[in-house]
Amino acid sequence: MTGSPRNDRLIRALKREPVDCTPVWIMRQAGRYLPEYRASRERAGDFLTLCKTPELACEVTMQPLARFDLDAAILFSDILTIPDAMGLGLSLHEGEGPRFARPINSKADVDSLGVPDPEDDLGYVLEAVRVIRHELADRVPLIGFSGSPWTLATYMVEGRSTRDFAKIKNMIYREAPAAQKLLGLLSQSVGLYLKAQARAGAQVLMVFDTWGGVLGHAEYREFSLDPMAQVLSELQSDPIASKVPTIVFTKGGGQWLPQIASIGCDAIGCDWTTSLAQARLAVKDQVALQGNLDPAILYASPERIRSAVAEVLADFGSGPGHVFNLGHGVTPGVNPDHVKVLVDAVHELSVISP
Ligand code: 1CP
Repeated sequence: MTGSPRNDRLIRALKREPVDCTPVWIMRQAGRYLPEYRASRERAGDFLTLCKTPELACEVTMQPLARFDLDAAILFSDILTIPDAMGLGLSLHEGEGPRFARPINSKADVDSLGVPDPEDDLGYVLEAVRVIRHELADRVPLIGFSGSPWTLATYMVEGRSTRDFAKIKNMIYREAPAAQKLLGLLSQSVGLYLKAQARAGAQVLMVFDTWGGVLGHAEYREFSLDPMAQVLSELQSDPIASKVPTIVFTKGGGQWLPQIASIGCDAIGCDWTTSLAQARLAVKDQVALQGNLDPAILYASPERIRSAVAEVLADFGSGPGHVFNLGHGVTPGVNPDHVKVLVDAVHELSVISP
């Protein structure tokens, strides 16, 4: 699995090397807004079967690439595979999101957890990476991913999606040793998991810290950033994984960009509340930036989508190191034709004259 992708715009942009035009991929590019995804899920029976059957995971990974001129594929999976492998009993409920049968309620629950072995406990993910790499035949790079330790901890302690994060915040403020131990276990688990994805053939690795932005300034460093730094140092100690570019995305983390840049990632994902021009100044062009169109723009007219793309490109400005993306995942009600407008607009409007 050493072949370089023929379309290497994404890899080049992540390394801040020149590109012919700005690379683009879209968070949740395979998902419910695509009728062919809904058909595959229907045939599989449920979402987890899609994730756990490498051929089906490959099928849905490839669906957006058949429609759009995307510069990357992203492994079809979910961040909750790790807590599932830890034995928490994951299920997904239509319209409600994920739920765990055995959430973490106490220090004793934390003490009972082990670190999953990627080959033994998450072998289906690694097999999906291998099957997808074969199917891609080096057309575009494959992005592997994990949730951040903090974001995984929120789901494991809350047991489901939440608005107020009451249980996990109770734990960090009232049972800090339990929270610290949980985050330590998750840092190790995520490090091993991403390293295994790189060894299986993932060519870029992304850490989704979807809920880092709900923490206070000091708590962000302790409970989200430091664990992510540990994950990255695990990757840096591996001869294969250390060569794979990394992207860290803390949603709502625009005020912490210099701190995120300092943990050794190659790129930072930005949501749409941050100006890319200001983000570049904040990180002093030390890392690449990914983002950051408001996903809701996809509900607008094609003309408005094109002008919004032009605004994001202009906000980033000239020079290397931009990967175009939405500031968060594409939502289920979006018209796929509008995604095509976006992808084509990024390539057309970003062509750099020789
Ligand atoms: O078919 C369905 O109804 C399931 C919906 C769905 C899908 C399509 C879930 C359940 N997960 C996924 C795929 C998924 N999840 C991908 C696929 C690759 C791609 O981008 O195309 C990825 C990268 C994720 C990552 C993920 N899962 C995150 C981090 C990114 C983000 O969007 O913030 C999070 C927070 C999850 C948890 C999760 N899994 C599923 C849902 C609906 C959720 C979110 C629940 C919540 O809002 O709390």
